[in-house]
Amino acid sequence: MTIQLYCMALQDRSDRVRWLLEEMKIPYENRFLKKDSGDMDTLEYRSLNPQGRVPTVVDNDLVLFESAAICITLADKYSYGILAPKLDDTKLRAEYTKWMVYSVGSLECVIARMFTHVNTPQEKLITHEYVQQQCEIFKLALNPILSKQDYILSSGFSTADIMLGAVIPGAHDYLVKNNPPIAAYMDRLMKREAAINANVF
Ligand SMILES: N[C@@H](CCC(=O)N[C@@H](CS)C(=O)NCC(=O)O)C(=O)O
Repeated sequence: MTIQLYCMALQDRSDRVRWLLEEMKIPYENRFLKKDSGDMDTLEYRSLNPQGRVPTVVDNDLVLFESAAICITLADKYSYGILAPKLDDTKLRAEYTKWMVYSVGSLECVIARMFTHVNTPQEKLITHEYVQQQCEIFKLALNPILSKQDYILSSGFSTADIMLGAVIPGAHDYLVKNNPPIAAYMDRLMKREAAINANVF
């Protein structure tokens, strides 16, 4: 089946996925969603992307959201050693991973905030309500998984838990407090000997 790329427009965060697919000459189909029509709130779409955001990619049985994760996965799958350095080239792969994460984790975070500040009236700038609302969206992704398993991957503890576990406490009141699935998850992580030795919490 042709790869399905869910987006709202050509210039949203689906742009990098589309660009990569074009570079790799992999056929794909754009699936345009209209936020105002509720397309991103349907049960069908939420089953692909619980947070109701774009991009989402469906590549046969692979369903993925988060643009950097999509690009890492597709480049490894279809262009390993060409557009994605091989894992055994440790230094190059590390450099690649660094820039992949930096692009969304540091650069785009700030650019998105700047965009919000420039286009949002003063009274609507980041408020506790906004943070709370965003955290409710994160919970839609995390809670169903952490309600049924101990760690974010079904295979068990992984580096992804280290990343999530280090970031989540920054929004303790919104994500952990009064939220049993994430509270229990954090409890498990905090009890790990390595986390205690590293003085993370
Ligand atoms: N970090 C995510 C961000 C996803 C995201 O926020 N996408 C925007 C469009 S560019 C969206 O879906 N907005 C709809 C909304 O916030 O309701 C990624 O890189 O995929």
